[in-house]
Amino acid sequence: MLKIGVVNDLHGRVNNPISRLDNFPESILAKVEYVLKNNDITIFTGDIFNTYLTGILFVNKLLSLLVKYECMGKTILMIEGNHDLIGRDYDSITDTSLGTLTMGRNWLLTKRYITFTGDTPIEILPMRFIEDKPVIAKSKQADSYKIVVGHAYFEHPEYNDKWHVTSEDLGGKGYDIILLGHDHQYYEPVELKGGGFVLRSGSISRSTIDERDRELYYTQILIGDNEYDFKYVPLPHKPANEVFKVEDVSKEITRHKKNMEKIIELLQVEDSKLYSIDEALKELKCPQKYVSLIGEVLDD
Ligand SMILES: [Mn+2]
Repeated sequence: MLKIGVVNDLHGRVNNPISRLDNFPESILAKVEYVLKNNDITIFTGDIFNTYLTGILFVNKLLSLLVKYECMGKTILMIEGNHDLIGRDYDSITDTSLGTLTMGRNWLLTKRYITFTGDTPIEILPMRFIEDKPVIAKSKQADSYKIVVGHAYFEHPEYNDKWHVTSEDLGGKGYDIILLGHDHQYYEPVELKGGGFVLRSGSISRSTIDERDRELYYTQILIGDNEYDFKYVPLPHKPANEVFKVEDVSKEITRHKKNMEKIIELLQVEDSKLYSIDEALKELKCPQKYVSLIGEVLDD
């Protein structure tokens, strides 16, 4: 029996989110380790990092953890999320933290497929967006179990996001399981017309106060003896009141965020030049320690 564990939207970072009291980077690394330990293959469905340039200390810790389990015979696979890339450009990967993490490793599922042979062949097929259309790598083995890995919203037009897929994109095409990152919420499995299940067990981390009461799960797929099964497995985590600050923080963040967005908007109008957050803050002579703090709040 082959066990596949799925890590959705890790959002790894070197600093604590403003709303967290505990050591957030260590807390999410512990969750990754839990999945690695209990599965043969671990798949990351994108947004491994919160920003495309994440502190090297965290990148190194994650790298060490993954390499440790890889040396124990575990397989690691991942696709890019919007947070991992610069402007959602797949070619930017070499300039990002995900590029650093995967350099010289065979972890990225890009423009290729992975086949596990044996009595129950499996293909793991990456989904990417080309001109905002979902494109899934071609299957090469008709009789295999097909698992698609993507980073996209599913049937969620109100988010008005370009990385978005529908039942028509995925159903009746011979895919058994479609794993989707991007949406941090938990959804029950969706069975598609024409076969296949869309699985979204939600982000394994809670980095913002809005997520404080969300239960944490990871998806586990079990394959063997010519059949497969899947379930959402609860992830051990501390109670919300131990790791989150009081609720008022959320209102504060929203207020500061709105103010910042307004300021940036005004700066752009005056100079008709596109300011980044950092540039805007420098223009305002904002001390460096606040630049990084506000940058983090806006990233959330
Ligand atoms: Mn995400």
